[in-house]
Amino acid sequence: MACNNCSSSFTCLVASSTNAKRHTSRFKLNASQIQYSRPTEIKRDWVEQDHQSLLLASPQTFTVASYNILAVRNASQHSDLYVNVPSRYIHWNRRKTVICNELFGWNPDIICLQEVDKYFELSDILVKAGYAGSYKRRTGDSVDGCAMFWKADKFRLLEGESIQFKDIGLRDNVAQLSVFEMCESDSRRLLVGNIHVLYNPNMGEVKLGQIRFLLSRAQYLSKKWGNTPVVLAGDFNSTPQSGIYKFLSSSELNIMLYDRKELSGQKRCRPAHVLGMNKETVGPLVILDGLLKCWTDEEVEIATGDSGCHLAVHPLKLNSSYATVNGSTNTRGFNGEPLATSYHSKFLGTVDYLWYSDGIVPIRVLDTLPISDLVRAGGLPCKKVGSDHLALVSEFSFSDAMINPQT
Ligand code: KL2
Repeated sequence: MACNNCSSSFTCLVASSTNAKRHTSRFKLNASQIQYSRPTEIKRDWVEQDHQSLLLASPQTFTVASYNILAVRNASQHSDLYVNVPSRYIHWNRRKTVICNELFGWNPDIICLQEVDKYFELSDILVKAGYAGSYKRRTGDSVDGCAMFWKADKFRLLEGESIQFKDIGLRDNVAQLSVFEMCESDSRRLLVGNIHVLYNPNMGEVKLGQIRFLLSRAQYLSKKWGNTPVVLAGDFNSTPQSGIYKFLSSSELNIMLYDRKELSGQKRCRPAHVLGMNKETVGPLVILDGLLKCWTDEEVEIATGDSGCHLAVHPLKLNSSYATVNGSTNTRGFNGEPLATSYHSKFLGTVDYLWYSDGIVPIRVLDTLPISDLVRAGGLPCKKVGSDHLALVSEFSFSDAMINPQT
């Protein structure tokens, strides 16, 4: 047990925010509780936005899901990540059924998937259920990619764009952008982005470069189609405590305040640390006095777009759905984001987000799970979760009144 003060196995989970929060009792759970109080099933609850914030919401709503579904090839190539998971939960045929049942239960209008390497198997099922879809495979040797599905009777695709970051020298990752019009109201348009950011925890500059490029294309398309609101879904391979998160949420980041190898926060989310089973605790963010030696001119140029400029900026004003809608206290951590959207033997933390711009507001989100439930389930995938990530699902409403106030 790392924490002598409260003998909690989860004390270090919140240590990255403040010391004051370190000895919270929220995550108290000991080994015998884990063993003897197994829940019969994993249950996720919808949580609503408070009434005050909904006054300006329009009656037209839509629901978006973001889900990294764990590519079949990644599950077998990185089998060390799933040593504690029964093999039946890893098998694709079973996972495919679980994933589709999860999605059908939430009934999203737009589905953004990452790590898709069986696109046609999924589209066979989803098209029969009334969705249309598009796919962008990663470049290089990878066989997985991003896929977007939308309900064909609710949205019409006006324009679709696929981004392969290789074209701008930023690795083999891909992203998608789609401009939709609501079938029942052609004045309601929406731009949806879907990205799976580079995994490599050391390459913060590439992650920033990929996100900057996606956001500049999103801004371009949004303007082109009449300043349409934006939803940006994906696996950003960056935690809520990270510089990358700060960049997304505040639209700028002075990269010199960060070590580029720590820019994503991923290295601070090993399960043993998060669960407090390791002597080494999770410390505060690495902020190195503006004197960092670890950025070459080339890395600065990738990160900010200009080797002479240390400030990375993006043109959108983004908020995170989950951070906006309060959840249960035992599912949320730093910034109000989920404590965990991904769990395997080397990572326990949050990397998935549903960002949104002005012009729309989240009216409810599907809460994630308490860490204790994930631990009791024995890891992910499990009986009721088809991937090593949890899907994020949020219902949004258009909010014209907020962007066009009468003066
Ligand atoms: O973190 V992920 O899983 O969003 O869930 O994105 C990448 C990782 C995905 C695509 O590259 O494959 C996983 N150790 C652990 N996971 C890895 C590694 C690795 N070395 N390389 C790729 N992935």
